[in-house]
Amino acid sequence: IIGVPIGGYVKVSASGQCCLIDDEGKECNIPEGEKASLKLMHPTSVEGVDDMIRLGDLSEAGLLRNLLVRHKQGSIYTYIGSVLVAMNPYQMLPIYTAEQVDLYHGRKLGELPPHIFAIADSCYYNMRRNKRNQCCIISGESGAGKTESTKLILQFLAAVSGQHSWIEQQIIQANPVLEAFGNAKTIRNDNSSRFGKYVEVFFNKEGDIEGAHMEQYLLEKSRVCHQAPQERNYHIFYCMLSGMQSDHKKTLSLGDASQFKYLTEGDCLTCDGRDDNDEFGRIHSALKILTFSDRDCWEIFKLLATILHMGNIDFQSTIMNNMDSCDVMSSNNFSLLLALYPQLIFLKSLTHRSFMTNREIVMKPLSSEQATDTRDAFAKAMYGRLFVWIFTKINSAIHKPQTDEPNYTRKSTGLLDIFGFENFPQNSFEQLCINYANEHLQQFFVGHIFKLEQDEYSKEEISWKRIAFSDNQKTLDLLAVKPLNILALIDEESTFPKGTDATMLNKMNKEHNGNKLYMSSKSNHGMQFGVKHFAGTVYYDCEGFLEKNRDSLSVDIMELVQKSSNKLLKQIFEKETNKNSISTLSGQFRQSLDSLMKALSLCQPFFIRCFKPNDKKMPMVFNRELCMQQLRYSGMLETIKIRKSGYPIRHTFKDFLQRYRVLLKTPAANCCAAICRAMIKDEEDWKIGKTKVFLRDHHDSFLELEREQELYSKALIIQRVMLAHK
Ligand code: AOV
Ligand code: MG
Repeated sequence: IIGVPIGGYVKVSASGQCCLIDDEGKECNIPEGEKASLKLMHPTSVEGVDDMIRLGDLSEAGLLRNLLVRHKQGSIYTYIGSVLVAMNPYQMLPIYTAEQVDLYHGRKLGELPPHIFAIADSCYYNMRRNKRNQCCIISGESGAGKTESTKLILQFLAAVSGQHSWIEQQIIQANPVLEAFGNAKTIRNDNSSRFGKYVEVFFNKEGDIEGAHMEQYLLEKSRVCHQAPQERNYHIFYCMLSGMQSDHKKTLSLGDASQFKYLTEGDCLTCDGRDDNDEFGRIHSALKILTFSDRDCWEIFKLLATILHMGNIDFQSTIMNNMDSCDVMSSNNFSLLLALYPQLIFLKSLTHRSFMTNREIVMKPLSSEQATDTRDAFAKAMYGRLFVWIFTKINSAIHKPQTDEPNYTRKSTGLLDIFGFENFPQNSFEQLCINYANEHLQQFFVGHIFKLEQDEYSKEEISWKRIAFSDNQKTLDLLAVKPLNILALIDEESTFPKGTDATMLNKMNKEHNGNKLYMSSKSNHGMQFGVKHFAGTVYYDCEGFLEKNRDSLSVDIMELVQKSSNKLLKQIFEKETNKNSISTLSGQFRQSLDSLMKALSLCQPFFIRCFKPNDKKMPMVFNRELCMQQLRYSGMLETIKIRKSGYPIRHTFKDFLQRYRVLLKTPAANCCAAICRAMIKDEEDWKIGKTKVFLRDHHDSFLELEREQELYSKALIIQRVMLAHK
């Protein structure tokens, strides 16, 4: 009746007419024929539950209502066993204080209401108990709350780590810097991450933070030159222009943001709820904490100013020897740029390109469009490399060698925060890469929760009825695995000098026409193709794909850089010579994602699924359709089913015995089954496999608590005995 099923009350009028008042107070009459589709709500659904495994109504409607009820109550966190569902509140809640940290520290999962701190604490606890590296995989679409969740976990880990040291400060302060340079306002999120990151925090034997390492993935460079309507360039530009001291601005010929083409394309200079001026101060002090000297900062700002001034260079078309060519308009103010480069070379390398013929190098003039492209490519390269340079410098500040301790390799907790799934009115190469990364993450989730899990049951010969789940492997195959997959075709065409976006699209259409997950261009001249992603179908505009993927600069620009008087500029372009063998962007991205997935598979993972309650960035607004869609594609219903009937906790016999033998009151045979039987009421709640004991999520906490109590009371007895003997 109402599209997305949900809870409600049925009111019967005197005349016998049934009327449904749904959870949002909307009334609608129920036609006679539809009455049968109404179902009585399970008591657990009326109030809502902390852990959706306990939900009586295992249906989409049951799940949705549970999240809605909790959202209304202001409870943004809900468990599915040890998987955390986090609903973006879009308002500051008083639940992240130092008291809350203390409250959650050292408690078992499920003892207290669901919280991201509980997950962080479990991570920390498991890392130390199991002596294994942990990771938190935080997923969700753009604006769902991944980056905020990552910061909260980091805050928690720093707070519980024993000593409060300088290094913790530095790790925390990396965030404002990275966000300034790598985040921007998009229509989906005012602080959207335009790069992915994996932060690994290292702990010593005592559980203190000992350093960290960060990996970054594919910054969206096109934003430096172009922004979609209502979007901004990277925060740092606006912060610099509004926060920098006026004499410094004068030196760099900087006015305000409205003066620069690179900042005004989206027709949006400010961002609600952000004070660029304040932020500039914070970024500056964070940079200092991360060991950037005043000189470093000044050099960074100088490069940023250069980029802005470059964007204002205009070209005037001319005809030279019957060829399209152009000149730089003399009215432009590029005195700052000329301080960096010899004037003639600078002007020439923007308006010409050298080509190698059989015998010699010839300079060909560029049309004004080509010159504009060259200029933009240079600006993007500068920003991209500056970002990597800053990232690397932060890494060297927070890197600490392991303290020498025999027989101990330090353990880590990794936090993965990438750019979320995106589907804009116009999607380009960047969205394809972003969505490809999200497919990978979804596959990691599916692999871990459903595939590996059920494979393990059959390997251990546990009786088990397989649970169906939707698997996105086929989309990954289409994108990057099958021969002649989409990314491979883009790469192949990128290496052909004559390849164009159209020839590439043509090949893609031919190759994947029959694939249900691939949508060919709608017309012969169309430049779009579609991919059915796990989170929805996205149409991509091919224009510019090859150029973005090739990601190359003309030799002339490279030479220009070498001739520049600016040390930092030279330095950020230095790496060029020993660049790795893969030259295309998608190739490098694919390689870095593959190694990320390998690293993740060696850790014990925790999953945090972030949800976006509405598209308007508003508190207390719950859009049913939007939430239902996210519930569906993230596979939450299946997750509940498998967590409810599955045994995600497992210990080898040896470990299990060693840890929980204390719980056996009677001197029974030393066997795992005896412990389980004594401690866990329902025989269905545990299984003995061939080499391991299998338990439900909540029994992990339960056994740990019982064990602690037992050890504590034994310690008391010993203490008493000792006192008695004194
Ligand atoms: P994302 O990382 O998932 O999107 P963010 O973490 O940047 O999303 O969250 C978007 C905005 O939602 C934040 O700027 C906050 O205003 C708000 N928000 C999220 N979580 C919380 C919370 N726990 N408490 C209060 N406000 C919150 V993207 O990077 O675009 O994929 O690419
Ligand atoms: Mg983010």
